[in-house]
Amino acid sequence: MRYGNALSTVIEDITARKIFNSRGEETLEVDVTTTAGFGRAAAPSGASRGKAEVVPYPEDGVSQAIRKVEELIAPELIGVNAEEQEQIDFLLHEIDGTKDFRNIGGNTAYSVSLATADAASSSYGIPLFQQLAGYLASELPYPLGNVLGGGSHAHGKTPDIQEFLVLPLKATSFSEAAKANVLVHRKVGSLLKKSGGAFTGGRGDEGAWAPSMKNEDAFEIMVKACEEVSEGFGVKCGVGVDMAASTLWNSKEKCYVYARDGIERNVGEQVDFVLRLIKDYNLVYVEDPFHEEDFESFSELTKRVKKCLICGDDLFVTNKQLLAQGVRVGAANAVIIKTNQVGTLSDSWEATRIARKAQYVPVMSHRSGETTDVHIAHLAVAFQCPVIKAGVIPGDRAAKINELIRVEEALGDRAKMSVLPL
Ligand code: 2PG
Ligand code: MG
Repeated sequence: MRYGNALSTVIEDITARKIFNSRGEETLEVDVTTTAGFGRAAAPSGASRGKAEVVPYPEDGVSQAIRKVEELIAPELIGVNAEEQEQIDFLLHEIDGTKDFRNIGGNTAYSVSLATADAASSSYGIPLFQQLAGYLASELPYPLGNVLGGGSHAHGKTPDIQEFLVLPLKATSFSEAAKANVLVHRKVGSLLKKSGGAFTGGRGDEGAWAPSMKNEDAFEIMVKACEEVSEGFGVKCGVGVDMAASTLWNSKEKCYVYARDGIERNVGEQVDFVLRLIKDYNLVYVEDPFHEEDFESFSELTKRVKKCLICGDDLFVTNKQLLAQGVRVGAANAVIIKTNQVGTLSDSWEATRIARKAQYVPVMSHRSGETTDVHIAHLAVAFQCPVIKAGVIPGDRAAKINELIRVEEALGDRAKMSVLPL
């Protein structure tokens, strides 16, 4: 039930400011005021970014993005109905005038697009997921949590593989699944502490433990922690990885460099390595196992595995053309959805629709640089993503998880967990 009328959603003001993200970098926050509501959104930022992502900021960074909001965007959007998301996003493209948002900045488009949707939902006094998807949206995603890692998200002698993840496979509620992830994170922490050595409790950008450790030792610890939690807590947990393989790829030598292990793997060896990891550690989720231009190896791997999500992040960058190209060659069976990789809500929704049609699992995702903005929790429900990748701790990660706990509570008896094809 909506309280209000179309007039209450007319945009009256748009302002922007500079704030800081979880890495202490400057980022953009946008406020949108309508006749009867108010919306706010802040942009995240990536450390391992895909080459085909939109350009995050104009040349002079966040300050120039603020000027673009004040001088170009606000004058065009004031007076427009905040509920007309497609029109808003169309106008953002038109104001920018380039293919990759290099004029106004992809993060500028992102913050305005999302703050506008937020303002529309606030005008009607309903949650954002309902504003975007209507009353029938009631499925909650499984949380995919980052527990241990290295790569571009940490320093020193941490594993080369960027993220070791936990995915609960069957839970009666979102809260229960979220608890399982917290328990696995805690268990891995205590196993690392017990292992003695140089571990000081350090964590990477997304709150995952960042020990000095070889890649395969990290798998052993993950498997042990997941087994113990599955047994003790009664929620079966699987292990996943984001290999962010573009960051390991040496394009001159045509090999993947595992500096921590002192090993280099050519393309064929990398395929065999990933297949072995899936088998040895019963992996349920593998993201970016190959560099972002290697659709061929992605297809080969996807053909050869069962019951494991092969997910493209840097490969697809939430871009509908790249995703359609991937679907044509069977490159994956899951896709990361990061709205700021393409700029607007409408663009990321289009990619999600293509994914669903091709029976790819859309995975709503955070970025390594985050704020306490919780919108992706709502987008996961509105876009019917069976999985959300949002981290476990600290506060900027827990914020998204806690918002889904609130969404679950608001849905009451109608809440149900998504079904994973695993
Ligand atoms: C990823 C993300 C989030 P970044 O690679 O999937 O975990 O990292 O935001 O640095 O691209
Ligand atoms: Mg990734």
